[in-house]
Amino acid sequence: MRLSRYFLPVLKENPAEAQIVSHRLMLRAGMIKQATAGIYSWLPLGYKVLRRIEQIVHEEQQRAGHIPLLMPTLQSADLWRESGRYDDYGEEMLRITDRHGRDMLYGPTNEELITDIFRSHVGSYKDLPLTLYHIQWKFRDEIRPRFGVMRGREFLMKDGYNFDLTKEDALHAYNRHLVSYLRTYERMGLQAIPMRADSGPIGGDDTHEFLVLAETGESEVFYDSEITDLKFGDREIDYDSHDACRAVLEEFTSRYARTDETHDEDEFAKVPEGRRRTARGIEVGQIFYFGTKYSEPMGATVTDDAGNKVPVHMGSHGIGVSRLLGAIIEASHDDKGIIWPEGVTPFHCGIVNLKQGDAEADAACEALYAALKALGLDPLYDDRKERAGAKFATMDLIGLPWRITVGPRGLKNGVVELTSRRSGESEELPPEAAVERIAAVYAGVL
Ligand code: 5CA
Repeated sequence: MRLSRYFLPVLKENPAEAQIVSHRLMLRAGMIKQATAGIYSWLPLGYKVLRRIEQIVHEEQQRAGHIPLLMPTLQSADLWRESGRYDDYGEEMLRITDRHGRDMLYGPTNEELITDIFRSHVGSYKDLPLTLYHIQWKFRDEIRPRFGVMRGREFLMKDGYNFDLTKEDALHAYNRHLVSYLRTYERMGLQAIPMRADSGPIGGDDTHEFLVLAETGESEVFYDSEITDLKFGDREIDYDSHDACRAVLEEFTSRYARTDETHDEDEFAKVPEGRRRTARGIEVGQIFYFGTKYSEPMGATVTDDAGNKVPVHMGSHGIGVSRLLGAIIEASHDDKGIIWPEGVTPFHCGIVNLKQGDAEADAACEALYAALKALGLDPLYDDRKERAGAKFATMDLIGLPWRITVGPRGLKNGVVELTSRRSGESEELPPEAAVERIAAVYAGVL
């Protein structure tokens, strides 16, 4: 993309309404615009990151064997009356009446809708196990939407639902989700720690939230500091193996790590004092096992191998896709702007032309731009007639991990400058070598 033709409405001033750094930087970098309280338009740069995050979520879900579908945002109230949640859900649910006087709602989550799909089409244990998921907008009429996309009213969520014959199989689905979430967040450059939590209106006893530690997080968390040393890394795992998935769950949940809802001072006191930590965290996902809470009242049954009709065991598993943008920025920025991890960056690399209009500099930039694109990379070329300082400030603000700076002086010596946004370190090298270096970085990421 050429910046002169892009739509990147960056702000020079700090917007007064933003209380935390991620919200401030998303507004300043022209990623989002508030439409009304807790509801945002995704401007091109923000939309690009949102799509990259979605892509990672899709890839990791499907790697774990989960099947994508798409359910609507608007739902009929009747289904929610069947599960008993229509009255229970409270004021967070946006209720709508259509022209025929029928009660509708904008889905805050989809347990009822997916259970209805399941009961209409699945009748035998032979069709299990089954996990279906989608990435769709949700609406929760939060009393205090705040912090930009972190606590929105309309927000994008990946929600997945497993259907299993037995509790044991459903717990395997739970463990499998935990493993795939660890991989998902690590690919985004995040450490998200599974912590024992409360299940709230979704229900069930088994639930873990995934928290990214950050001072601005809304949850208070208590944990054994050893847990922060754990990494999933690039290990291969057989998602069909109950033992392999359970072993990962045990590894990542055996140390004390809880949100304030389930915190237990006596248990916490058993952690050696030097390792006890109290901090704040951003909840970027949650997994639940709730057994037959929905399948029983809604009649989602299968015939088992003895010919009996039994309600299926279910769980649901969510990732806060739009919230993740805020969480990643909270975890990765400096005073100049965002620092995108390579896995989610909107553009792989920036090209800054120090002297737009200079025949040689223009030609060198065009050649770099073409070479990067030919490798399947997505560069952003700042081809505007602007001062170098302004170009650098924009690149730093929008946080592309790599920048190639091209100017007549360097070109005389056959070099351009390659700069890492994260370390700030620069290196002079021939243009072809800079392209190779960037290609090598992304070869391990894409
Ligand atoms: N049905 C289950 C799992 S599919 C469910 O709804 N879980 S949840 O309530 O925990 O939401 C899943 C994730 O959505 C949360 O972990 C959080 O990251 C994100 N989320 C929840 N509320 C909001 C909100 N108001 N704004 C942005 N993201 C949110």
